[in-house]
Amino acid sequence: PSWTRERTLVAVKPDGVQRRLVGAVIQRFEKRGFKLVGLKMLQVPESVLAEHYHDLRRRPFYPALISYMSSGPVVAMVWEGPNVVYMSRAMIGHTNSAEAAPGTIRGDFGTHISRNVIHASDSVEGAQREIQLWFQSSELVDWADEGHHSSTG
Ligand code: DGI
Repeated sequence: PSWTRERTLVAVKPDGVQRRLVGAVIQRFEKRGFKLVGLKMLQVPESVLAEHYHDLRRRPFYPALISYMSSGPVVAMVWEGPNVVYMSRAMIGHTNSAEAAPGTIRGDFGTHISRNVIHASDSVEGAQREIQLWFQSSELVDWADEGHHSSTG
């Protein structure tokens, strides 16, 4: 069924890269049993950020958000698996680090709402839009899962 091929965009934000959290983030998604189908480090162009955060453009924190997201490289990934959009949101935790539950990525590593380590798409439609915005289709790898992994790690 098509839901088994659900995909989401995850990005370790500049603070997460600076703090050497890329490996910890990847490990959590791998251990959850999700399949990595895209991965790159990039300085995100302002045009991409403007599109990505279009809905927030009138919020007071928008200029600071764009400057933070432009302050250094991010590591962008596309993860695939059943219900990956919803489960990724649960794994990253609340937007505000102060309210994020321990055990979530933001709950364990986040320091402030404006330095919250990670992005993950918040809907299936949003994920499709964001993956198209951030990745060329040639950058996504459709490899065969031969079942060697264990989702319990
Ligand atoms: O999907 P999320 O990243 O959890 O949250 P969002 O799409 O509502 O907001 C995108 C990012 O914008 C969020 O990760 C951090 C920043 N942001 C959101 N609300 C606030 C904020 N930054 C500040 N300083 N204050 C806010 O109220």
